[in-house]
Amino acid sequence: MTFPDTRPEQAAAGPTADIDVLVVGAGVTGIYQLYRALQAGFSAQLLEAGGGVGGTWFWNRYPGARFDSESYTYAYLFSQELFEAWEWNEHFAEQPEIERYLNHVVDRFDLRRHMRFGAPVTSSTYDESSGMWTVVTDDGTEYRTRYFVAATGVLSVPYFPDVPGREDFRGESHHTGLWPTVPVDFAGKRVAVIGTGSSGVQIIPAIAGEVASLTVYQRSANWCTPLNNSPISPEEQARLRADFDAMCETLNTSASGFLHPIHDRQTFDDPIHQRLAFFESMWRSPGFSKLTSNYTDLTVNHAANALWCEFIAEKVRSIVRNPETAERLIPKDHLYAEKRPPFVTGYYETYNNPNVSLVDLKQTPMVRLTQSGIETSEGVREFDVIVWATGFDFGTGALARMGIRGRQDLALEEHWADGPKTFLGIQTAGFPNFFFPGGPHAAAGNNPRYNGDQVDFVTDTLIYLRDHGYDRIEVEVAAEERWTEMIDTGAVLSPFGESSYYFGSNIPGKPRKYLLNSGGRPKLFKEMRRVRDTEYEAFKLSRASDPAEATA
Ligand code: NA7
Repeated sequence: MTFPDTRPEQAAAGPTADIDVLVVGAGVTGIYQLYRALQAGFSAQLLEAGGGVGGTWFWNRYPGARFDSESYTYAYLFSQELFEAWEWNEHFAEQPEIERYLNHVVDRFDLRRHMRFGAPVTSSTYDESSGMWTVVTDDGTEYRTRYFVAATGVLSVPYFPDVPGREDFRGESHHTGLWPTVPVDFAGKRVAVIGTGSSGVQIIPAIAGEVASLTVYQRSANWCTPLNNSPISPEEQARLRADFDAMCETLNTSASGFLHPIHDRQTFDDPIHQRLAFFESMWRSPGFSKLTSNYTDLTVNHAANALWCEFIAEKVRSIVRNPETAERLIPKDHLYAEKRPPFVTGYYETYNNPNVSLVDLKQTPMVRLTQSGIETSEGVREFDVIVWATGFDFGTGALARMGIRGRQDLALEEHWADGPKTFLGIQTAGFPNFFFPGGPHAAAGNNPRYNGDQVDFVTDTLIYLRDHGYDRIEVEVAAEERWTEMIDTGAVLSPFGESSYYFGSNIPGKPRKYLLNSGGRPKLFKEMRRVRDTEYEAFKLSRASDPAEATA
């Protein structure tokens, strides 16, 4: 018996002709890149490994997954009509609403017929003589494209630690970043969550109420503070609409891409009672403002940071009734924002539930998984479901796994064996006509804001090439070295420490190189402007279609 294909309209399985722009990834960046390429008059197609639209917001559909950037500042801002047509329910939307929004955008701009789902890319090869890329999906379908844009995201390759016996466990196990589309039934089950980063601390309170028992395996405690989410009232909706231009202006000039105002004082400017009152206002403030609107010396003065940490520690002690559990939940090995700070809703309160317990893996390390549970040095606990909230191969993970081969068959993963080398986090030398907006070396705050800046830059560049009769672009080695050195030397000033996954430190064997943009958005803007003003001085532009220049 055959069943009709009920998937929404999507592109046919194979290409009919060469494509101008092939985009990989139907996340926030890829959707916008497809839209801009089509709008600019290029033929364009998008390949997506997942079964639907959303990227991160497709795969991370675990209970409790939500934004920790304000919904309307994370959303697309390229169309005021789109902005006005979508009313977010909450200041920090939950995954189902985000997925609905991204599907709404795709349908509103009629993008779905250019997308193919369930099509992971397995190899991508540059042909020097034609200047074209051949991109192959896992079913062997080949796409020939002039420009190849990998919008594959920085948090798209889930990481499973190499725990002995991981495959032996017979119960259900799920990684937060590979969550099934069919809801997981937790009711009455014995559940383990491994990992207490941003994902772990979101799912823990979301499922604690329905499980029979919840055991949290924590290797490192994190400095969690309240997300302070709330519904958006009709008055706020009206204000958001009325203030659209002003909001865009603020976001477009903000170093981190948030609306949060920057504070004008340092920690020791204020006497203690004033400081505690200010910390209290920070504790009650929304999302990332604890970092972006806090005292200006928070991340550069250890003594200042330690005071904010002590304030949070006291909050944890006041919320968690068991003093031993409270102490385990307070980080002792890093200051605030040395690791990416998570934002929580009822997380610490969860540990007051009688069915929730915390295992500190630093005191009782994990030994192995068994067929029925998890063994630590204190013994075995049995489970029905294990949740791996153990993070991602950040920044370079997806790009290193797409079989990308540039000039002279140079493998991207070899070119980047000592860490990524990029210019603007957009191109790398030896890989003409290949772009990766939203990849390593660009991130500097609220993701869609700078990813959008990069997509605009890529598209404007393709238009420039077309208008000037070029069809090949490759960054100069000198420009790549300059940008990469700026990232590496600036990394010491970053608030994030080397223990953060932003340095690749969570993946065994990965080079310890900074994967964000230490120059921030201002540096990105400045360099992009310079490229435009100098008519692409940092790049080699040529005509691959001209035989005389084909292998230049
Ligand atoms: P994170 O923030 O990388 O967190 C991963 C967690 O998994 C973290 O608590 C790790 O502990 C823990 N982990 C990793 N390996 C192990 C082993 N072997 N045993 C026990 N625990 C382990 O990933 P998330 O998914 O939470 O968040 C990623 C981003 O998604 C987030 O920053 C947002 O931008 C959205 P560790 O701290 O390494 O000791």
